[in-house]
Amino acid sequence: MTVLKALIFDVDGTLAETERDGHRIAFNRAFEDAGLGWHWNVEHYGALLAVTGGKERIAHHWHAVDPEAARAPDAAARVRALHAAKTAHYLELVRSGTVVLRPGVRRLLIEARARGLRLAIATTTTEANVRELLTATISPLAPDWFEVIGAGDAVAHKKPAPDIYDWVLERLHLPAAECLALEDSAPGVAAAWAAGLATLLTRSVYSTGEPIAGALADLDGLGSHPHPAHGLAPTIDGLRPWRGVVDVNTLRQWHEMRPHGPSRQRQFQDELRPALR
Ligand code: XBP
Ligand code: MG
Repeated sequence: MTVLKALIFDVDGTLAETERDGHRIAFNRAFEDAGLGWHWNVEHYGALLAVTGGKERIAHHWHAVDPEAARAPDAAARVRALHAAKTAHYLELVRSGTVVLRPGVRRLLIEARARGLRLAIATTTTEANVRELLTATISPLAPDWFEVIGAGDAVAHKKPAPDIYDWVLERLHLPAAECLALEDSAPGVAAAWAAGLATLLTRSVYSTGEPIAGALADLDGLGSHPHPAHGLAPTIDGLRPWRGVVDVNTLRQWHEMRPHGPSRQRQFQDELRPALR
């Protein structure tokens, strides 16, 4: 039996609903400062989330609206500057208390630490954003709760590539089989899956109703008392409807039911990983 030793958390959409009212607002403020006339509304931003990474998202949009300027020699530098301005706006929004943790996140983090589970983060967002979010929503000591924080440009290939999860597993010195990932989106689940991790999907506002395969359990959140989570959870007969509050015992039980064995592990390593790069 493989014992669950660590939880690896995604950030945006998983720890907090940061995208619609955090990152999106910060991008728009940076665009306004730069006089670009760009504005990402809630719906358009939802479509743009298919492109992970803020710099990559800006470049993708620029190529769509002004391909010639987006190919200019100074384009990459302009994207970096725009993204730095966006990050400054985002940090200000987080510091101001705009963003709060999703229900059950604080509860699970505190219980996991008390029960000896190691914690890590694997995210596409910028590391400064992670530290500020944890500080503003929990405490200045909260970033230290996580042994490893894998973020943004630490790797060349962002989610859905498995690279950031591989990076975190390497620094945890743990095999994927002894860990569980928590994610909110299709790129996130794909990245964790390709890294060989069983993944709990806690859908966010932007991923609700989206077809997402490969999760160990598929929920609308972690749940809290008296507001349980709802979704599908693993049983010996496959995924079945479930409602409740996700705690460490639940995670340990589900971790034991994860699909594993050489054939599935082999599929992660040989067939899917190259396709996701
Ligand atoms: C979600 C992302 C990030 C954020 C924006 O990250 O794709 O790019 O949307 O943050 P996660 P940056 O893996 O935590 O869901 O602008 O710093 O990239
Ligand atoms: Mg996410």
